[in-house]
Amino acid sequence: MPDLSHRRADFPILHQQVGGHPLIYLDSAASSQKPRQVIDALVRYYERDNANVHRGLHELSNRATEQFEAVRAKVARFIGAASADEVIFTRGTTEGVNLVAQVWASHFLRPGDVIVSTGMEHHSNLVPWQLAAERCGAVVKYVPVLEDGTLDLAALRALLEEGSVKLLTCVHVSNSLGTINPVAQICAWARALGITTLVDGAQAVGHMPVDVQAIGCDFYVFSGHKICAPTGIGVLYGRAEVLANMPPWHGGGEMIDSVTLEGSTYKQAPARFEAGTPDIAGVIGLGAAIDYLEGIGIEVIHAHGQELIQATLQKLQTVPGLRVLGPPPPVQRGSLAAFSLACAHPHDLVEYANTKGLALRGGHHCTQPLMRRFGVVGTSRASFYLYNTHAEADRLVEVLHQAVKFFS
Ligand code: 7TS
Repeated sequence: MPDLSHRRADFPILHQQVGGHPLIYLDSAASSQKPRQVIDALVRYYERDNANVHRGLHELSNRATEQFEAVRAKVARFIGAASADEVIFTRGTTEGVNLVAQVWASHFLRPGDVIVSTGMEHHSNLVPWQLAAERCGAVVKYVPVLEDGTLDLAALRALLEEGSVKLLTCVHVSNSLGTINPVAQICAWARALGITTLVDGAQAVGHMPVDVQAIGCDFYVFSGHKICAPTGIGVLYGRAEVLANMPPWHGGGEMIDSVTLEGSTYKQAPARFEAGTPDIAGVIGLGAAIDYLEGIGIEVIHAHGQELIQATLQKLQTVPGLRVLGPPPPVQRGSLAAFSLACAHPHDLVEYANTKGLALRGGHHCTQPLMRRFGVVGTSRASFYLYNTHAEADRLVEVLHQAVKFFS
């Protein structure tokens, strides 16, 4: 079993008290904490190398550009992309999805076309497709979620084979259930039918090995802030052939080849989709975060997360009246557990846990249709990352036992 407890020293924020108790941070699915190595990289950049990228011929601009583009290559390697040109920097998962739902969808969708999505998507991979469908006269159809928190794959196949499906989108790891979807299998089915695919990897990247070529998707999106990088930076991977056929998104500096008052011509990807000054410090922070994670080993982080969640799920069964959503153990799942107590609203439970120093998340987790599917107003969620320990998971279970007594 991998012991990562010594890594806690890398995270300054973890060493504080909340409400007179040691902080136990169990909200990494919302945003991860940042190690000293990432914070230092940001400070170093601003203190030593800060300048705008791509435009200058001076020393600082050259340094900033070199570091910025080196991260693009690093990201490509990290997610198994064939080329750095397939990596587009965005503000995060939400922006990546919106870029595709606006640019790709507006260009390729026609009235009557079908987008296939699922009943377990985060709103950020759901609402943009509803908006795209409205704009283009397309319809969105949803794959149902089964009682055990997995997708109804037979229904998915049937939907794909109905015809007129132009795009399939699906979350890799559900932020509300922990379900790991068989995205390689799903994308293979879609590809065989000529259907374009987008995978939302916000909860997968940084937690498990991800290889976009092995998955076989056309687009893959994730956020830096969930994998130890700063907020405001994310990645849209797009397969080269698909990006080559997409018109630009935002117009502005950096994305053009030539501009006249009569019209403009545009660069190829990725510059075509990165108008304006990018989040340079964010990109450098993302590079430092990937270095940090790879220094530990993604396989090691994955094994640690699996250990922690499987042990926690077993222990949660001892809490009276606790209903845990998602695939039951020993099915592999993301390292998070969402649960509800009949005797307490999720917000009340989270506030109670906060008085004990625990940072949980309560509510619908931006998956309202999924909450409706399971007949709950919301859930309380504990989500783990590399810095969480078995002792913290035990404390969670202990506090939940106390909560049951307190609320009933
Ligand atoms: N997709 C999934 C699966 C997510 O979990 C999230 C954020 C997003 C997309 C959106 O990412 P963003 O970085 O663009 O905001 N999930 C959560 C969560 O579970 N609690 O807070 C944010």
